[in-house]
Amino acid sequence: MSALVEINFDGIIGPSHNYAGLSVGNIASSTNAGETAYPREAALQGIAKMRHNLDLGLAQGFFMPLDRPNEGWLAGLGTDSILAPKHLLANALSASSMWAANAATVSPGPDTMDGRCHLTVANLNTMPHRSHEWSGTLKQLRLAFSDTGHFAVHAPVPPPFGDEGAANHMRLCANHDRPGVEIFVYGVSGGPFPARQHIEASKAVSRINETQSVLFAQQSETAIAAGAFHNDVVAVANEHVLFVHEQAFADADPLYTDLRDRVPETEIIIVPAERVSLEDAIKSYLFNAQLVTLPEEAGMALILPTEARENDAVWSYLTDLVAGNGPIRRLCPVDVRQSMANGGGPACLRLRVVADPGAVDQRFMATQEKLDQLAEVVAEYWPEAINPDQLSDPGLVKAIVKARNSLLDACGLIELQG
Ligand code: SUG
Repeated sequence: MSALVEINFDGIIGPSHNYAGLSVGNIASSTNAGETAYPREAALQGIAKMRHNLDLGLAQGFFMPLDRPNEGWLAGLGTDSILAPKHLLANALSASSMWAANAATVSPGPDTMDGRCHLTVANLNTMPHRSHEWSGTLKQLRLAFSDTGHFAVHAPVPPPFGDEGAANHMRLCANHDRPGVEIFVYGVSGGPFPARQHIEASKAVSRINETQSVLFAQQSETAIAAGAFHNDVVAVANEHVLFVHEQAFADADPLYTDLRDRVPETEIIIVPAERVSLEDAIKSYLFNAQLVTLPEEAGMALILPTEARENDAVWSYLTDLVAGNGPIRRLCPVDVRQSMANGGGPACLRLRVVADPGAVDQRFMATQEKLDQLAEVVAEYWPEAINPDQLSDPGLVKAIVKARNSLLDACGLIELQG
């Protein structure tokens, strides 16, 4: 038997990263609409996070940014990047595939009927700029996980049922390599904001992934209305630990009882609203941490956005948490501010895949040397700054295409071109 470990695949932040304000219900995206973005700095922040996690002794992979502008999508709308109206061009140019937590829902081998790791690509069909990600993502995942003895990569569930992937999916288990219970979180209503995950999509993904032990949980309307457009903004799980805000779910108690029944080792850390309000949780993205198991029995760590350290209520709660005798032992703030300003924290930037790293196409696995190489390409080709007003500049569009192609070339992944 090979060793199954959790590998975090981070989406490399693409050269078209900008703040066009495309995500209704995502407060950071709306607040920063029209601001100037810094794609080069953004991508270097993402690479630094990967370096940090490698240094912790964690397995790390990455995904290439998708081809933007998506000319195929624009052609389907009867236009192209030269003639498209501004709002369509912004949708075609979005670098949103950086948030790899929305790429797919992953059910690791120990949870599935045939013992393979199943990945169902998310259709992301609620938001126009994300609805055309799936085809590029499918192509990339079929390459990274082409070993069909270990992996099965599935096409997305059809519309109209919205599916946003691993951001609305958690897994509780005694250890990564043991069978677990998978929790599919869906939304029904979000007050003024859309509920992006439809229960029919969650059920379909659980069938397609052939998961054996499944629970469905409804996100609370209050959480979505406060800006929790994905569940991973108010909850995160790792092995036997669920770290969750008190107001995350519509009906939490039966869920917690079920979880404890199915995985007796379960520990649920509920953060009370009187210590951290939903508003502070969403502003600081405290739950959008990567909750990881450190090597050598060192316990668990939260890899948090630096914004969590800057919020007094949040930091005082966290300091008390790690001072106690609980499973979370260490706090590691990382600077991913460029992504955060579009509503994407450390956990949004990664897709967790529990698998044997040797079964993955090695071109997608990170080492410090490879990250040096990525950083060099980014430093040379990524635009320094983009204001959404500039998006129709053909020179910028050309530079974006060239930058991605240079990265594909450096990584030996030219087959992902176009
Ligand atoms: O889908 N932001 C993304 C952020 C995704 C965060 N992912 C997780 N929670 N896992 C979204 O709302 C902003 C794009 C813009 O406004 O240009 C955006 O798409």
